[in-house]
Amino acid sequence: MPHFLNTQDTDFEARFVELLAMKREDSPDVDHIVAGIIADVRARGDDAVLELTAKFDRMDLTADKMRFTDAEIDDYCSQVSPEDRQALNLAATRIRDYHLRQIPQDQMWTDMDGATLGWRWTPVSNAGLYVPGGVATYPSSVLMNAIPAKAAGVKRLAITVPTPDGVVNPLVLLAARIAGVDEIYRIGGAQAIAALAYGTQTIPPVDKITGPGNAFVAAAKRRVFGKVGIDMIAGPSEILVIADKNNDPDWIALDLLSQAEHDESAQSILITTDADFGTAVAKAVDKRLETLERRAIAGKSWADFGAVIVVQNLDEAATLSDRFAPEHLELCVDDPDELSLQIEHAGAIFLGSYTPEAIGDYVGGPNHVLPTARSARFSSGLSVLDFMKRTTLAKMTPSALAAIGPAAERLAKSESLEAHGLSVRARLDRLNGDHDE
Ligand code: HSO
Ligand code: ZN
Repeated sequence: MPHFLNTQDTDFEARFVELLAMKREDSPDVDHIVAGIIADVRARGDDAVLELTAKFDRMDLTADKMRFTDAEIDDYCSQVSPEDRQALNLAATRIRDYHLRQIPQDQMWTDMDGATLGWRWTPVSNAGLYVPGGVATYPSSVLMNAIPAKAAGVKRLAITVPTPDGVVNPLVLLAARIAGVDEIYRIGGAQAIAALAYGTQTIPPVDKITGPGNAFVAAAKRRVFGKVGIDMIAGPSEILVIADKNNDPDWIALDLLSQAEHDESAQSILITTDADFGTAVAKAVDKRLETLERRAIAGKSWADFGAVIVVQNLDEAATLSDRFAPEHLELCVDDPDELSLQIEHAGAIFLGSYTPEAIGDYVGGPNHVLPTARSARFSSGLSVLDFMKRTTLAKMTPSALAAIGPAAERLAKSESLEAHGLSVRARLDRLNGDHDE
C-alpha cells in the first residue's frame, strides 16, 4: 500500500514533510576501500587495474586487452538486430538535434568606459564516461552521456564498462559507436574511475568523468573531483504525476511503475484533484503488479515510497510538486502548458497525457540524466554545458584603464596588496606622463 494523503486532513503537513524527508537510499560506506583502490591505481597504474579487474570481474586481462579493438566492436555491433539498431539510431538523432541547440553563444561588447568584455565557450578536451555492467547497463544512458559530450566538441571521449565474467552488452558498444565514442575499456568499479582520473600506462587521463555507477563508483567520483570534473551523483529515480480525473488510470499506473521498476528505492507519486481517481490508479497499479516482470522491485518501491496525494485544485498540486522538486514531472491535465508555468523546480517536465516519461528516457531528445533527491531546486539535467567551460575576456584601452584603473588601485590598497595597485599605477603614470609631454 502506498501512502495516501489528502491536503484536507489535519495531519497533512506533518505527513507530507515526513514523505519529503524520507531517506530512501542507504548506500554503504565504502569510502575507505575506495581510497585504497585509488591510491593503488595511482601508484601502480595498469598492474593495479588488471589485478582489481581479475578480482572483481573475474577477468584475466592483460594491458593490451583492456581496450576493445575496432574489430571486436564491429563484431559485437553485428550481433545487434536491425530493429534495435534502428531504434538506437532514431534515439541518437533526436538526442543530438536537441543537444546541439544547447551550444551557448560567445559574447563580446564594449562598454561606456571603453572596456571590451566578453566570454568564450570551449569544450573539455578529454572526457570519460562510466557505464555500469550487469543489470543496470543501459545503452540509452550511453547515448545520453556521450552525445552531449560530442555535441560540445569533446575531442577524446573514452568509455569504461566492466564486463564481469566476460559478458558484453552489444547494444552498449553499438550505442557508443553511434555516439562517436573514441575508446572503450573493459574495466569498471572505483579502479576505472581512478584510471580515468589519473591515467595509467594504457589509459590516458581525462578531464571530466560522467555516468552512473554503484556505491564504489559514486565514492570514487567524489574522491577524484577536483583532479577532474564530475557530473552529479545520481540517486534512485523519481516520478511525480499530476493528473486530473480525465485520464485512464491504467496509463497513469504504468507511468508510476515505469520509474518504480528501476529500483526498490525509487519513488513514484501521484497528485490528483480527484480522490476516486487516486483510488482507481492505486488499484490499477496493484493489478499491473500481478504480472509485471520487475514486480518485486516495483512493488517494493511503490509500497515503501509510493504516494497518492489528493489536492483541492491544481494550484495546490503545483505548490506541492515544487516542494518535492521531482526528477521527472508529468502533467496529465487539460492545459499542461498553463500548469507548467507554475512549476519552478523539476528536472524534466512531460506535458500532457500522450507524453509518458519513458519517451524522455529514450527518444524524446532531452537528457535523461537528471537531478534526483530534490536537487532540482539548484541543479539541472546533463547538457552540452557540462562538457564546456567559459573563459572570460577583458581588454582595456588606455582611456578605459584611465577611467576604471584608479578604483582598482584604491581597492588594492584596502586589501594591502601593493603589487596589485602598482601594476595599475605604473600604467596610469605612463599615461599621465604621455599627456604631459
Ligand atoms: N529513468 C532513468 C533513466 C533510464 N530509464 C534509463 C530507462 N533507461 C533515470 O532518469
Ligand atoms: Zn527510466
